Amino acid sequence: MLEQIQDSIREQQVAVAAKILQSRGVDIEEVKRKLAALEVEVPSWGFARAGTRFAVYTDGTEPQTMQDRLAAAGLCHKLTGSTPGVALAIPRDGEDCDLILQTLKAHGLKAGAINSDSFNPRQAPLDYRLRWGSLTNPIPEVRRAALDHHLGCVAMMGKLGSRNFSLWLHDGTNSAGQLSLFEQSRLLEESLRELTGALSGDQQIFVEYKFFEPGFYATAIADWGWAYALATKLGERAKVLVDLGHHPLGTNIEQIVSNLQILGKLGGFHFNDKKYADDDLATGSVDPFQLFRIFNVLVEADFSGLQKIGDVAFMIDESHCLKDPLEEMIEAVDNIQRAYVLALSVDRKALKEAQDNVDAELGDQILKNAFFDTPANAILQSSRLERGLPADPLEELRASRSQQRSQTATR
Ligand SMILES: [Mn+2]
Repeated sequence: MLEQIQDSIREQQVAVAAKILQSRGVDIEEVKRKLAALEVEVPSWGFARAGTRFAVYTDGTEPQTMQDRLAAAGLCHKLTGSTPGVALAIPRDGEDCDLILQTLKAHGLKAGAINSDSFNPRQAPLDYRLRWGSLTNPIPEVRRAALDHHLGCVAMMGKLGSRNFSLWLHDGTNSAGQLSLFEQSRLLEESLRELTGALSGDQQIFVEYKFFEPGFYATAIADWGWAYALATKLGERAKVLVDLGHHPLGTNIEQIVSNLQILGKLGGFHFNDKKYADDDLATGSVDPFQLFRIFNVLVEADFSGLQKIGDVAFMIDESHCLKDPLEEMIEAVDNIQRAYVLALSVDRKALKEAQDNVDAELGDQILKNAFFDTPANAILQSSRLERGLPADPLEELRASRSQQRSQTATR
């Protein structure tokens, strides 16, 4: 009975949504088609419990192994239907490509971007001396071993069928006397040229920037300008990756996105949200309007033909410290889909006219109407149901988990 009422309410909401969108010159079926085509890559590390610099508070329920993490990713894809690709961290997820491939396949997944972790100390020469950096480490044998690790990741990409290499370095200095800024740049460029030269086929490298941490004085790739300059030096295969958390407070991220698109160098995103620094909170959980503004730019670029939205890599990079990691991942996927639906529901023709007429007030009202007055839930849920997915994947997960718990309790 309750389900019938919910279905009936949903049908009415979808009908209202269709009418609202129609009044803005938007076809709801087209929105649902685009939504169904949107793939969001999830990181294997995001299914484990993360911590702060102070502690990790595990309770024993979190995935511990690569197999456990990919099983959780498989459930995420089963519930959302939108996350077939999993970003892998090497060596954390192991270096046995056959085992990784087999596990991915068992859960209906594919390899996403390869993230070459060169920050965790391991066997010499990649031991404590990694404290001085990886690809810009002034000690030749450490730098060489770090580069060899990256080259090994490229070899793994070929075996795993992964297209994208995600480059984030922990390299940076804590004081002006530690390393010449010119030497840091020289070592970086030399290493990256060799790394990029190892790519083949349609493989790409995404250069990620971060304005601080762990280097508190000068990180090797601190901002989008330097990431763009490097990507340009490295050629066609290199693009810039925008991690939403890696900017100073107040930065206009959507403007960086549009600039990179104009320059033909936007590779993709690491989605997360922040309040203060690189907090790695769930995407859209602090500032959903920022996520909407970013998608507004992406949709405008897609419509104008500047860059097809399908050519942008959408990846989540979050640190799930407190909430259940799988639940928070699904929350993030839902927030990304919502932002996309809202951006697709903007009356583009009216917005262009308002902007041509320098009617800033009207332009803002048009964006505001899309953000606040779009029945996004109805659109998202009907799109999911039509694809044989649960209307609300998070609710579905929680319901099935509480059922499992009560079954275990009665046993
Ligand atoms: Mn990132």
